[in-house]
Amino acid sequence: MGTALVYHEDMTATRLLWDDPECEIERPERLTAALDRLRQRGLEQRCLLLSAREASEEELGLVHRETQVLGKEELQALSGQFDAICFHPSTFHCARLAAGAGLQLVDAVLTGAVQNGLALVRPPGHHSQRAAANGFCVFNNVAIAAAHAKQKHGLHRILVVDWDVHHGQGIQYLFEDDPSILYFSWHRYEHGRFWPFLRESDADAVGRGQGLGFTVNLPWNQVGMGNADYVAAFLHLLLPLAFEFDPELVLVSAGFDSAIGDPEGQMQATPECFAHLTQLLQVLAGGRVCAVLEGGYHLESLAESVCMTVQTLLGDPAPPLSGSMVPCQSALESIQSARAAQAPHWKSLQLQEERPPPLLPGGPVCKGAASAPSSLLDQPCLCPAPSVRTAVALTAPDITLVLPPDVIQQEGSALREETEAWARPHESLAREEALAALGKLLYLLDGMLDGQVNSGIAATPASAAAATLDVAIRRGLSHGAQRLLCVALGQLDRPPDLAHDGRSLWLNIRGKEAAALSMFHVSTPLPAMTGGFLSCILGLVLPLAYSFQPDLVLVALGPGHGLQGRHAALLAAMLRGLAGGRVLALLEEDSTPQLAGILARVLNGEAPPSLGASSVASPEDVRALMYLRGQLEPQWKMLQVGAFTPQK
Ligand code: Q9C
Ligand code: ZN
Repeated sequence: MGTALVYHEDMTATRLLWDDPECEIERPERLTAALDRLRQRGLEQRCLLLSAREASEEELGLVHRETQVLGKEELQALSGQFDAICFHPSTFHCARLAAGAGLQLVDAVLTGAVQNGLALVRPPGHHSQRAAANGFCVFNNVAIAAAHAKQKHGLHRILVVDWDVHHGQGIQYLFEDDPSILYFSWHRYEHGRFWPFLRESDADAVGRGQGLGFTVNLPWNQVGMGNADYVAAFLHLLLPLAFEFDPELVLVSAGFDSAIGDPEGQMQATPECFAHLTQLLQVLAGGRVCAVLEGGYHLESLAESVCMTVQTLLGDPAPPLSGSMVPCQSALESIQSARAAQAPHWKSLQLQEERPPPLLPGGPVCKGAASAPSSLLDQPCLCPAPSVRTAVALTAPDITLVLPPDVIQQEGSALREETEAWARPHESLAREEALAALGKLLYLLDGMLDGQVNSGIAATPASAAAATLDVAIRRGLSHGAQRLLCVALGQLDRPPDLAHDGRSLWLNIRGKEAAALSMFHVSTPLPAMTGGFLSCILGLVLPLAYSFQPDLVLVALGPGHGLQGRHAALLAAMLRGLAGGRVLALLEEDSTPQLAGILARVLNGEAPPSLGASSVASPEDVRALMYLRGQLEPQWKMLQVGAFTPQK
């Protein structure tokens, strides 16, 4: 359905007119650098370009008390009345465009003109309050957009994700008693010693009145937070709450001062991390995501991170994350204290918090601030985009009816002799149908391993599912995959003579038993209800997968898998964050065309349908999860929720 890019050149007009070291980083070049890079990458050309309009007095009035235009003589004097604000004669025009851009983006998404989008704006908005400019922010662009989505579009649940490195206290104040807006912010805090030095930026500020539990603060008490810390915060804190909240729209206060190299944030997350954060948000609200620029002061890091965000909004798979995926001790403590503060208000956290895990030392301590190594930032994309994003190799011809036009129906098959050689050890692959299906799968897999195809779907007769999967794993490992993650649902056993060399991670979701036969061989029950399924994905599957960092993912829906279509779509959408989206789904031949169709669309970058209000995980499901976490956490560090080590 497309991605909107909202912009207006006039927003480069506002600039610093006198010396002020605090304000000088918020420069016009922020916008031009981001836009130039989007053009260079061919991303701007793929978006629907919308020219920003000014917000009206009435629209500004949704959030602000007075919005008068002032004479320029008073600008400097007026600036002095606020914290970290420097006005320019064009400031009011720019600020009205910035607020208008957010409104246009929300209108474009909620009228269905586009699926999602980004507004590239200055000045930023999230520090701005009802009657006070603050922290470079004049009007609160995202807050106005949220109020407008409620008032003009009748929405009841809006999630605001503030990944800027500063606390958006303006948004918090405006909505602290409003349960229709769930506000999440992580921010550099350093126990209150970082700007804006507010007690209410801490994790125990959770909203008030009707809005209790709808303010979620995750204060970072050290600098140097990186990819593992950010992804862990999403998996273990934001996403459980977000799924339970079930938003109709996601607004992102998209500041990139939380990226590596930024002088304000001093954090270490690489630009690719924003592709992952974006992709993780796209599974919510039917993919209706509106991102609005906030901070971001390292031009190179900003431009690159903006590209990662837009590319992901366009549906491209996220590039793999670099660096070891081990959250640091301080991040885990912050996540743990935010979970503890929110637990009284969210069912998805309650069962798991029954026994507060002891905080034990052991994880890595934070790395400290890093300057952006230019090598990290100006690397061209490591993996050239495959010419085909998704290919489908199925036998049922009626599948074409439900496929989007850019999903390729694969005709080819591997050579007959080669297919037979791979099939030979397996009796179940002797039948002609099984052999034909295997030939198609091998051809598809080779296309993926050669980099021509990014993701795909293949089918097999149910009786040959285990053998076909076995062949796919071996073929993948012998033809270029270094680490292969296999998520197998239903009656599929780990191939008995698959080497235990750490190159494959086998995760079976079925039956009743939770078991970790080794760190590379895990079984977990398939939860019956949505709540349990979500905690299985967020609490086990994705942390394992992000820790393992596979370069190929196989997801097999085997005999008796029992997975609902929308759950399968969510699983596929989230696994797509691994291995640069190199995901092969294996289905049974008699799966419905609807299931194949929805998986094809999701693997191709469409948002999965939203799950709706979810049930709670059953006590058995939680017990299984806690057991496996205890067993596996020492090896797979992304499983850690808080600095928890099981007691012997
Ligand atoms: N060295 C935004 O990112 N100065 N505003 C803090 C600490 C104010 C940031 C000084 C920073 C405002 C939108
Ligand atoms: Zn900021």
